[in-house]
Amino acid sequence: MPNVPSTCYECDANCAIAVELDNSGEPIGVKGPDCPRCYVQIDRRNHPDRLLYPLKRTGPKGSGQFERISWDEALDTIATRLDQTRQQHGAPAVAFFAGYTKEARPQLQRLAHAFGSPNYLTESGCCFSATLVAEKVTFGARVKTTSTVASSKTKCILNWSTNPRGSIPPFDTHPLANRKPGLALVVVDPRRTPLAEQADVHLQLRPGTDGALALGFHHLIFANGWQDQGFLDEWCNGVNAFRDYVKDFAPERVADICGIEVSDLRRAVEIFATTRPAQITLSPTATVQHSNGFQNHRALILLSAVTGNLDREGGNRFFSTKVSPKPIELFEHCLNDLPPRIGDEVFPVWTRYWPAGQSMLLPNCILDGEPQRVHSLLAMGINTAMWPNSKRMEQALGALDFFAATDFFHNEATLQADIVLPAATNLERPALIAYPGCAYQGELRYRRAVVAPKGEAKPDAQIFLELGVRLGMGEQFWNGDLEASWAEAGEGIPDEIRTEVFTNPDGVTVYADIIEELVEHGFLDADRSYRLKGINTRSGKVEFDAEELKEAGHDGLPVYREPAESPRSQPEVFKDYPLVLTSGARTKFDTHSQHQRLERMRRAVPNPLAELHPQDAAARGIQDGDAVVVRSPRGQVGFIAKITDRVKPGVVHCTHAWRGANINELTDDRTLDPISGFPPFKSSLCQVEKDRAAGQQAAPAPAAGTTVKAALPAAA
Ligand SMILES: Nc1nc2c(c(=O)[nH]1)N[C@H]1C(S)=C(S)[C@@H](COP(=O)(O)OP(=O)(O)OC[C@H]3O[C@@H](n4cnc5c(=O)[nH]c(N)nc54)[C@H](O)[C@@H]3O)O[C@H]1N2
Ligand SMILES: Nc1nc2c(c(=O)[nH]1)N[C@H]1C(S)=C(S)[C@@H](COP(=O)(O)OP(=O)(O)OC[C@H]3O[C@@H](n4cnc5c(=O)[nH]c(N)nc54)[C@H](O)[C@@H]3O)O[C@H]1N2
Ligand code: SF4
Ligand SMILES: [Mo]
Repeated sequence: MPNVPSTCYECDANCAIAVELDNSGEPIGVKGPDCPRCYVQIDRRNHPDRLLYPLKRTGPKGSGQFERISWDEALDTIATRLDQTRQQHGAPAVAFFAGYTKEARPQLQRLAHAFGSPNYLTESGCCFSATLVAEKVTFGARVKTTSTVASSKTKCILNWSTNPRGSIPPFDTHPLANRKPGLALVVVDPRRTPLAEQADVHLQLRPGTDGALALGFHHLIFANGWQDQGFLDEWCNGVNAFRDYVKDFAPERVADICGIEVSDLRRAVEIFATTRPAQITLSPTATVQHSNGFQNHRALILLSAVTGNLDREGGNRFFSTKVSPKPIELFEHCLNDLPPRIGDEVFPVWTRYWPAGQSMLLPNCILDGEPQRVHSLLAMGINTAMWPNSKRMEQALGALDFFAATDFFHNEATLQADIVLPAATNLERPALIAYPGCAYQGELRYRRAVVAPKGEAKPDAQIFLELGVRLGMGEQFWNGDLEASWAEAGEGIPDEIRTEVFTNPDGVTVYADIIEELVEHGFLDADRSYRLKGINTRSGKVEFDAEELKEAGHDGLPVYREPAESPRSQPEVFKDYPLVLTSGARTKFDTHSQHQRLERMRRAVPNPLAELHPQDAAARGIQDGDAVVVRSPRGQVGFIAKITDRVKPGVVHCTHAWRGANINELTDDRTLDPISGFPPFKSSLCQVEKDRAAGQQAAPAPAAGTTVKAALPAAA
């Protein structure tokens, strides 16, 4: 049979793939970009542990005892129980959650708001959104997305911690993954990534000190007169106060805080500030997953303004989304008619710019009723391993009155659910590939299902429409017609390309490797768009000292504070936990927890790793491949040691989202960033010891952890 064109769904590149079918129409292969995550879509479809039928829990929560039920019973039960919570406690007491998966979010959010709950929450409570909000508050525009798009005009790249070979497909061949001749390169990262190896200067900072380092850059830029004074005078607010503040960040002090050499700092700043245009490439996580992340990110992005590289060709361009589907999420209804979202009370600046509630507060909402009481939850792709102090999240799920989840597999979260529903995979469901939260860096297209769902699995979006119908809102939910919901969303796509988006199986390409192409295709405004449109912040200028933040009780300047748990902020804790812990650097063989069951991926990365510098390993008698225990004030988890001089001495990097070795059992859920609510996944303290019980041998993956659930149930 011929190959059927489709798209991968596993990151916002939304790559075109071709699915090879056998004579019976069964997918047997996937051809696509050089990304292992697309080939294994077949393995996922056919995995023996996959959930294939709706399940009802029959034993205690966490026991893994479930029995197969019909879709009617499952959906009726969910509709009835959610309605009961609404009647007893009000609609906001029902929360709706989406994990990393994006496609069915519009339908899920619509269900939440039509039901009357403002409490639609997502993984963005700890991913990416803080960078966007920091950029909106500071520049009135978003720059992050464009920082993964190269420009032929750029003369210098300041890579502030993103490792394209792990996280930006197509990985090794991405234009930013290798240094180009004639391009100056500075890399900031506590690990020596392959790109750092090619850099003129690699600043190997202590995790969580990004703010101090950025302020040190500013100090030297002003001290040497390298600032773009014309731009600062005309377009910036609060520069004098900022300039005074950065006087405290002399190179010697900054080098001491960050654990780098003064000479490297000086050289890096000179290269960045004097080689123009310079582009800063940014990470959605590295600067913001800290207790001080929001202001760290602001300090860093302001480097682009100080040097006049903002929204310039070859610099950091403002990004605007020119092609958007029609919003079907009913978010306007939420804003205008519904009570406050979870997070409005605590993180009002973040919720002002982000169209969802703050999911990091969910455990508190369930267990303490703070800042709102949540009694019931409907989730799409939820895993407790996403949350810091994951055990508390697990406890919270166990304390819900009612909890239903859709997924491909069981995990620690679904084991707490009353009802678990089998989700169709991307090969098995239609979708309009134009998710409004992502940049369209691939094809804009209507993807049809390549094959019928396995077992009784259903597309998530279909499930949410059917729940809408059962809750008495048939008309608002297209009477359960999934294709109709996508057609309505498609009404937002410009007429010129809409028909093609829906009919051409190859879709409409809006991808560009090069920023200039985005401009050419009309997806990005021309150079310095602020000259035409102004700067869309509170003061109408770039905010060095933001009134909006002051009003909410924060510093207006991007003030540096030590991470809440660091060698300097907690010297007593540091005595027992003398290593700085960071986690979650990506590899191309994983999407968070999603590929752990898939053998082909596990052959590439068989173990959850704790990466240690040889000095730190030697001091502890640890050898490469040893089973080790990583301890923090919150508990201990087993990993396999990888001894590597790529990691900074005194720093440990651990794999995240590993079943049975979940690093988030060690991270802190009490010291969220005060502006964004982001957790400190990338800066806390730990100790690493050889696991004497496990001996020298590298244990197989799941046995390395202390949290193994011996028998996660297979699909019924
Ligand atoms: N293959 C693959 N790709 C993915 C994903 C995936 O799961 N798999 N996930 C996607 C998602 S959800 C996201 S959010 C993005 C994440 O994308 P990125 O955040 O760009 O992730 P990485 O490329 O791993 O780069 C993060 C870097 O930060 C460094 N780092 C650690 N701690 C600190 C610190 O305190 N300060 C600084 N400056 N750097 C630090 C790490 O060493 C690492 O090299 O990736 C996306 N892409
Ligand atoms: N320590 C530490 N923690 C982190 C991070 C870190 O760097 N370090 N990174 C954070 C970031 S940036 C992110 S984005 C989160 C990711 O955290 P999660 O959102 O938990 O990530 P996943 O493991 O990709 O997905 C969760 C579940 O969704 C299911 N799933 C996947 N696709 C679908 C689908 O289409 N439908 C349904 N119904 N289910 C689906 C998967 O099977 C899985 O069980 O983790 C965060 N947590
Ligand atoms: S780059 Fe992203 S969308 Fe493309 S194949 Fe890989 S995971 Fe899928
Ligand atoms: Mo993320």
